[in-house]
Amino acid sequence: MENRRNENRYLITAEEVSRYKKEGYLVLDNVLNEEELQTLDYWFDHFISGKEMSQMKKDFCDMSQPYGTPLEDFQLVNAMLPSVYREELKGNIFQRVGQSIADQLYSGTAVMDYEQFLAKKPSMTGAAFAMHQDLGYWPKTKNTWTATLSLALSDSGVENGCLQVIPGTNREPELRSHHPIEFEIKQQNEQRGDGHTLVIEENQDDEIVFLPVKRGSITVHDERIVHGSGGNNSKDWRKTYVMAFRDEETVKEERAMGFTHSHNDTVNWDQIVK
Ligand SMILES: O=C(O)CCC(=O)C(=O)O
Repeated sequence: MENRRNENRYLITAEEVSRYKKEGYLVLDNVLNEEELQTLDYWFDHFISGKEMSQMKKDFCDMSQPYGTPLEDFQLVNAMLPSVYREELKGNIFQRVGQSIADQLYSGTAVMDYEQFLAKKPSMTGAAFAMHQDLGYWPKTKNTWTATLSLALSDSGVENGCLQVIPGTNREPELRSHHPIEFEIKQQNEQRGDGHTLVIEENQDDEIVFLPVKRGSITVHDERIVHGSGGNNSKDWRKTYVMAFRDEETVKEERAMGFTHSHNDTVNWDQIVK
């Protein structure tokens, strides 16, 4: 299909919408152009190099290692909620185009719920994102629908740890059970506190599909599909800008529980029915 982009809109087809509903994910090629991507590169590198880390506390962390890991040892660098920490990112081109994609996938009032920058350093085989379902991380809400968009700021393939999904797991009747990942903590660092990362048990018949994408392309996944990513076995960074859209009422419900997707939230999970 030619000319899918029109200003802030990226047109998706009815066939793509129904495939997304069935399989729980979608790959959209060439969504943002080079000029647009360059407006995001600066901020991505700014955050990932740790320039905002003193104010971010746990929102600047490594998703593959425990909180407290020294910056120089980071492998899978995660900067949560960048537009909360830097106003300049509010309403950026990814958010505007992403909004149009979410609006076409779901009826209702999609709003941007949260975003994060994720970067896998080159040759970091441990920079893996454990397999999970996003709902496993979140409190229970009446409505759960979510379109999580991952914009590739670098080419992403199997070698540098692209997104991987298990199609159809979005239709499993129950969420799989999630448990905190057991990090291999070095003896001298045993006091470092846990990380944020959860992991599921995989089933023997799970069939993983890898989603390689070029810079400027976007993958979309829903809140129930099992997904994650492997380590970086290449000499290049993998750079991804993740942004999740949910229904306006769902976001209000989350916020009323004190849940903002910040790792600094002090939500009392015992009082939130999961
Ligand atoms: O892109 C990745 O490596 C994983 C991201 C992820 O799990 C997510 O966006 O929910």
